[in-house]
Amino acid sequence: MNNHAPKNSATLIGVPINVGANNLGVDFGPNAYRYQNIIPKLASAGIQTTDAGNIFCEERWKVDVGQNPKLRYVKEVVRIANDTAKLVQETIAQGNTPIVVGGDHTTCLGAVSGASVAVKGNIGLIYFDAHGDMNTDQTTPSGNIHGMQLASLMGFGAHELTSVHADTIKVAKENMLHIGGCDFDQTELDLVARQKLNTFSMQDLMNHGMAPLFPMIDALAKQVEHVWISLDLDSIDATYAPGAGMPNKKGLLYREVLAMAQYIGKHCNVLGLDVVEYNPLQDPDKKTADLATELIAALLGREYSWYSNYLSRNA
Ligand SMILES: [Mn+2]
Repeated sequence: MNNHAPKNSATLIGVPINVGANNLGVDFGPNAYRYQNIIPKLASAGIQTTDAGNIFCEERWKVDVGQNPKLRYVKEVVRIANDTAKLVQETIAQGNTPIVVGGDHTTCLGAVSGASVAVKGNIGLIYFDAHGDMNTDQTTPSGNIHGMQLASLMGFGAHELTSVHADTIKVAKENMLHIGGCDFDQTELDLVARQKLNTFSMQDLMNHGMAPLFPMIDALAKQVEHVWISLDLDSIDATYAPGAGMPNKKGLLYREVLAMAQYIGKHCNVLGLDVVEYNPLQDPDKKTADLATELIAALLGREYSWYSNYLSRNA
């Protein structure tokens, strides 16, 4: 499998959206990363990053939840997704790698839509998540849209969501790889089976170890020109990522998620990524943000080591 050159020029885009979910705190994510020096840390890993600021997200209390209880806050989610998509597309057109930080996971809806249009749909999506995020307005138990964007990006579900930025399928279903699932709804399992979607769940990891995942990544890297990564921090065990919107007690361990990120960074042509559901209110030691930064660097083919960070903290 081809090795890809590491990325060296990136644009940070914050999307402090929280109307896609129901967790106080994820809207502070983008600014918390900045407070915790994400830009100098990425620079130390060899990634020169320009800060494009935040996509404007209206305060939750001012936003109308709308008429449809199965698509809560849909108007604002779609407005933010369109704005995000536009900026991501422009960033890629300028030759930079978008690093999109959420916000809840609906951040990914706009980010991937913009990326897909930028490369005319020749894109794969590697989606790390404890949950399926493959509900539709017909199947959702909560009406929260952060459980729907993966289905929407593949063309399933409400037209408002599938038509963000362009009325096209953003990621062909055979070009999606879901990693780390441990909490799918039955309707999501049904969709996976019916559509023959690629998943590598926590159960697969426990049954077979990590080995079967790498050929799946290789196959995806071969069948598309570009790969986008969407990383929900709730795919990682709460021991390492307590600061997730919905902390996970049965998630990926540090060594596992880092090994996966390093492999992807070396073997995939990564077009950009989004890291979502960071809740700084649940991250007093800032270790979740530090881990997210390390994983971003690894996914872009670089290294940001905890050890060098430790040395500089204690210098
Ligand atoms: Mn998610």
